[in-house]
Amino acid sequence: MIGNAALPSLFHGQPFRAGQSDKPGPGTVELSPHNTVHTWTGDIALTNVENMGTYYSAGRDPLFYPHHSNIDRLWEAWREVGATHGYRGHVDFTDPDWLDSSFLFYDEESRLVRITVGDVLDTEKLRYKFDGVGMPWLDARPPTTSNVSKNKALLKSVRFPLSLHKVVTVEVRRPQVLQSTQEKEAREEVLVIEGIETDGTEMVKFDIYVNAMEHEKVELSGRELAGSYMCLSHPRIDGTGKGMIVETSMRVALNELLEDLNADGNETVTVTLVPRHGKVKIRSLRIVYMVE
Ligand SMILES: [Cu+2]
Repeated sequence: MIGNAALPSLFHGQPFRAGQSDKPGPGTVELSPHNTVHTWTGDIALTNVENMGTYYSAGRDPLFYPHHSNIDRLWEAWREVGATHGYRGHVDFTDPDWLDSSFLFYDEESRLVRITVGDVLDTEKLRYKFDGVGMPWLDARPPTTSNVSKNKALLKSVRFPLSLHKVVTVEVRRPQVLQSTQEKEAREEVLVIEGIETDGTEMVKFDIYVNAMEHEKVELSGRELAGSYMCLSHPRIDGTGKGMIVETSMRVALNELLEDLNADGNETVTVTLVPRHGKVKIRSLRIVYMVE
């Protein structure tokens, strides 16, 4: 949530604008912790992982409210780190399309009111404040896995688009090797997983490992586990079953990750995709440099 969310869109998600894709790609705060905790606290034995693991029923579980309060608190923490620790990209969007986006709610007197994103960015104006709980984890970096093989002879050719029904490892070329410190400060190297196609009525999860073909050796806290794509099931309330195709994308920040893996000078990044739940198709993988 810190090193892998160095830009507003990496944290909040890609811009969603009228006339464009309605699922341009979630940010880190939405994927994990938000989506992963929803699913973790849902009941996997139930068809739609109710209550927490699916949209229509999540609010029935009292846990929904502390979970969402905590997500709000983490947003504050992300901004605070930006303000106090020199993470310059830890700021909200300033685009009026975002600030002026509006939502309708009923107020405490049952009147329909419209509020904008810009109205709710300052928690003091909303008359609450999070307790300062400290951030002892701030400078901690996940440990790397020492015995994981980097033997590229094990690589098999992979054809895109790919159906992710088994573990797949792909070598992705970096457009530029060895960025200078100034370049790294100004822009983020990002792995883009494009054209992720899933059935929106199904819960879907896959994990992304970097430079760890033997992903089984990597602990959950291991640095090589670069991120998880996770989406909750969105069952059709009319009960008409499967078939709601969803297309989206995901971004994984690489600056800090490659530094930690001592892979800054490599010409390629080895990406291992591990399916965990649901059916997934992926159109392509590529590396880009993002500035915001
Ligand atoms: Cu939620």
